Amino acid sequence: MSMQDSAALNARYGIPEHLSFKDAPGGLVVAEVSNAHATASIAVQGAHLMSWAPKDALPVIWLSKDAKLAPGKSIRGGVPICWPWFGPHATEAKFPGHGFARTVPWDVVDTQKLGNGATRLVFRIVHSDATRAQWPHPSELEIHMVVGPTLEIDLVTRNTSSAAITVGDALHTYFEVGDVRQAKVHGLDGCPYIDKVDGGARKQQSGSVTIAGEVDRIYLNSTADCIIDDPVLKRRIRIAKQGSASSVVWNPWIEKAEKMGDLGKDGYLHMLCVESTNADTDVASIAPGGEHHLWVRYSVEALS
Ligand code: TA6
Repeated sequence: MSMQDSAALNARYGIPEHLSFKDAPGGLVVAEVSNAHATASIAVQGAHLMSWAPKDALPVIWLSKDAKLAPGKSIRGGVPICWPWFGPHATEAKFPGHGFARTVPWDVVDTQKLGNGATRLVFRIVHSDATRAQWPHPSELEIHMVVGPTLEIDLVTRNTSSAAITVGDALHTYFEVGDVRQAKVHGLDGCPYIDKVDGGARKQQSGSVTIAGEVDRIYLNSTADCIIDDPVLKRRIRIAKQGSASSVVWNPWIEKAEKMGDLGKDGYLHMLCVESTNADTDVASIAPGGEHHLWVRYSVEALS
């Protein structure tokens, strides 16, 4: 069990005027970053980035107004880490959807103020009998974040066993949009996709992705940058990635959103998930002693 409380974390990893650890509801601890370039907040449980806003800009990462912080519970919004599987477990229906990484304790293992004034944070998952019962493969999981004028995230899986392992993972990122009905996602044109709203039918994307109802799609052969055009907030969010050849686009729309209970009133209108994943046939096979990196960089450009 992680023994890092806010006082111990501030003593060892706090950076005056830059990074501090605060007690949050549910007994969680949250890292608060405020530097020359941006602000961000990260729940230590699940190493769950909840917010990122470049200085003088609106939040880029969306967090539900009804998000609940509680031990062992996932937080609605931000950048949930899906690991060591994406979606439902292949054989065990009682195992948590999207794996356990986002709801278990993590340790802070490094923090740094970088030369350009950005903030680097490294978290490592805390394995336990509970996690080993669902994932008996010796492995380490770390997440490296650089909070600056862009947001870089590197999810690193290390195979410390003597056998190859196969991992499904995702940075299940919720982006803030002015009105999802007017947003467009570029970068997926021509990609085959699995339409989970249409019984898993296999289809092919033509042009940009628009949202006029529930959308839940796993795109394959997706290695190019994805770009969210937001004419309401007059900005373009660029999602660059490496180590992932699949992407998920998801919006629950009205009915699903109401059933979820933590998406907030009209929350669905202001969020759009564009997830960088290793999902479906794009799972990551890692040799003994090897590493897999799922890396993204989020940046914002004015929409001229
Ligand atoms: O990535 C899309 C998805 O798999 C949807 O099917 C929906 O279940 C969403 O993830 C949210 O899952 P969660 O477990 O966070 O409620």
